[in-house]
Amino acid sequence: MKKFSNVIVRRPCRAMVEGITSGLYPGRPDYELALHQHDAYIEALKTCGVQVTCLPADETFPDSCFVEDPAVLTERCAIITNPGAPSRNGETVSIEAAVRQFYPEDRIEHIVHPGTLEGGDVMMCGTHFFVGRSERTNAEGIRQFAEILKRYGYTCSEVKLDHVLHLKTGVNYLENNNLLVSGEFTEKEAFRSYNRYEIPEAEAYAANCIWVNDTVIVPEGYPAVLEAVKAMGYQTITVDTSEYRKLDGGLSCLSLRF
Ligand code: CIR
Repeated sequence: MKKFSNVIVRRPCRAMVEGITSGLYPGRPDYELALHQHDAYIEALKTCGVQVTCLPADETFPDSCFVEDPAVLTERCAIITNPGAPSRNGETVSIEAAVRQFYPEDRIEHIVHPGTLEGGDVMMCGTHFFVGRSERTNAEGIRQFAEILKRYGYTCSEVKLDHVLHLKTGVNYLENNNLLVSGEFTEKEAFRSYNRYEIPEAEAYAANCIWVNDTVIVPEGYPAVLEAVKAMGYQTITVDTSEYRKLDGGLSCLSLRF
């Protein structure tokens, strides 16, 4: 099934080494290696049949390669978010400029103060959207988001997060009713109706896989998850994301797929 035609990514900037990190995966990113990994990521996406728009590095914002957070792109509209991390809030300006190449003015919506929301907290499952209430996404942000989605015929429900950074840090939808779940999400009632693969704790990072047109891109180094995804019947590609992991970033964070 071909669902996505386009992907937006942004080249990591040298300042990425100053990006936000929880320290869960220790170490300072190696910039040159991060660039190689970004090249491989783009190649993997192209293999999945999408047109990749690569935005130039932006040194003003260390975390700006994680383009998933300042926007949510759907078939019917684009929503420019209001990131809850102060150092990332200004990333919306240049993302909006890029999004304007693809969406008409009257289909570009905004989350505004005092609402905050980051795209990493949004998981699209068909026409339903799960939204994580996190340190970055607040109740008012979710209220605004739900109100926008409703106007476009989508539904939305909130998932409270206790431990992870973003919703998709721990749970990802692979279409066909298949869900990868880890940690605090394994027992959530909200996800009971899906075919769930429970990720072993040692491979929790690999909950963040991405489905792109029936291929699933899996982070390198997580054999149990790779086998499970193959067993679900998907083609797979692995990409090493070690330098982004040090900043709590994963495969989904590095692109906007639409
Ligand atoms: C941050 O803390 O904002 C970045 N260092 C990582 C963002 C990861 N993005 C995502 O999960 N969507």
